[in-house]
Amino acid sequence: MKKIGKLHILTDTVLQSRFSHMEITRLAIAGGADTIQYREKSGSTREMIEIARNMKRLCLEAGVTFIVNDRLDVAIAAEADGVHLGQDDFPIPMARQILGEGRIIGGSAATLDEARKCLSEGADYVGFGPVYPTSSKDDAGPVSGIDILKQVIEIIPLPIIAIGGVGAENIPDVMRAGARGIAVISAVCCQDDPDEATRSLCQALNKGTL
Ligand code: TZP
Ligand code: MG
Repeated sequence: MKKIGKLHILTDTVLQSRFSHMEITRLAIAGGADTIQYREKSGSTREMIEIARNMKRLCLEAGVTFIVNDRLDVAIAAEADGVHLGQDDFPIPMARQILGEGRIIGGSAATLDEARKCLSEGADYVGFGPVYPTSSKDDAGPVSGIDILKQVIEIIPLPIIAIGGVGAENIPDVMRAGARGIAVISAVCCQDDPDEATRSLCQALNKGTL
């Protein structure tokens, strides 16, 4: 069954170098993350596959969804639960042909039009943003703000995961807007204690639904 969680932790070793992808995975799982996305923009494919396979093992043991960013080949090699594709990455319809219906395909969108494209191409969820200012992605583009996020949620009948500058302080607004969940890099990877940081995000996410 496809399990698109509501707390997606994107692993990063560029903004910080204290924790490896595996360490962030372990800490985020301990803190209550339900989805881990392996995000690596450089390095050898063989190394990526090895890391992804190890991350997948941890996620599987914990019942956490494991998604690979950008790289369909690595997702397949690691038997990931899914792949997350940007507007310039491997085309979603082709990825669907290869992966079939059983795997998750997420698409990135920064505008309503891009979200429509994700929908028409067959994505299972949309990562929408940046909703707020972020310094974690150089080409993130202008922020959408909460009103555009809300509009996308109203129009696009897919789970919408808010990304970009999301943290415990703005989770209430994002969830009130109707987002399925959030995806974060710095709010976990760049914190002294990623485990505790994940726990705070979890608490903020669950507050509205208790
Ligand atoms: N896509 C849109 S904004 C962004 C990505 C990958 C960066 C999110 O990082 P942070 O640190 O959670 O703002
Ligand atoms: Mg991408």
